[in-house]
Amino acid sequence: SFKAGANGRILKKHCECEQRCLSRLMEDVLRPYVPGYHGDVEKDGQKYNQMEDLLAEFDYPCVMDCKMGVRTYLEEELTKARRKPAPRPDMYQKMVEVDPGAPTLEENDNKAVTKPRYMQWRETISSTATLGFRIEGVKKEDGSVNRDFKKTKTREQVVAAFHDFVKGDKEILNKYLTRLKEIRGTLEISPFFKSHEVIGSSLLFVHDSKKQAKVWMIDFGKTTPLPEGEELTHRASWIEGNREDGYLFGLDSLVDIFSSMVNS
Ligand code: 4IP
Ligand code: ADP
Ligand code: MN
Repeated sequence: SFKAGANGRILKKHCECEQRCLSRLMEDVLRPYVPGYHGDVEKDGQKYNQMEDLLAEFDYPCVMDCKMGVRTYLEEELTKARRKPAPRPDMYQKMVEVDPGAPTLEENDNKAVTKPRYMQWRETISSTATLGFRIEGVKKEDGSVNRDFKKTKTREQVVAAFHDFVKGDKEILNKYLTRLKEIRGTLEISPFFKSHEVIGSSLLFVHDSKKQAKVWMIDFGKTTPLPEGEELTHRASWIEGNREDGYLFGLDSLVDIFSSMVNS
């Protein structure tokens, strides 16, 4: 769903919701921590959002995508699945490929699961449910990609993956830690963040051999505004209906993990 765009920009398949978020973020204190947004464009009959290529300033970047929050699906996907459960054979397939013992007897009979069932299962086999974030994938400087993090769950496993990602480099770890703290401080005062439920969004970690190391917030396809006047803590537990996403809970654990790695 991505395309290379003109002058250091990338094109991502258009999404109304993401466009609204990116536009608002350009006017928010979070602007330095999200890709610059350059409006929508049409190419070969397909509409795209045009944004800054965050990798442009790096040479041979190493990239990690961490999906933030304790919940990775919208509350409406839960209510929809209850009202009118849509069988998802594709998600059943992805589930048995990781753990043949995961589906219930009924799910095995149907050879299908619902989307929230799959998403909740993904949350609990990874670190999402306990740490409030999970590693989705890593791209190394040689271009090789590793998406084999579905069962990276414990703090020790996560630390090992971060350690491998930075090849034990303390200077890079320190720069990441500083940047994570800056992002957290900014999130805590951002009018945008207060008033949005942030689901399925990632922190993108990028470094290179010149020891540049930065983090950005990306992917606002499922970030939705709250009703006028309502706010989230982003730290409180999710109870169905309260729309809490656990984003800051996850960022707190990331900061804690990077701090311990810097000091070890
Ligand atoms: C995917 O599961 C991811 O959770 C996708 O989220 C999600 O897309 C997919 O739902 C789901 O199948 P795996 O990562 O285990 O493959 P993301 O795009 O953030 O990676 P949504 O639409 O929820 O964003 P479906 O319903 O699109 O298949
Ligand atoms: P999706 O909605 O399909 O999950 P994302 O916005 O999460 O798409 O982006 C998928 C991947 O594309 C990210 O993990 C990252 O590697 C890359 N990416 C996304 N946005 C940018 C950007 N602005 N600059 C560079 N790479 C990006
Ligand atoms: Mn994504």
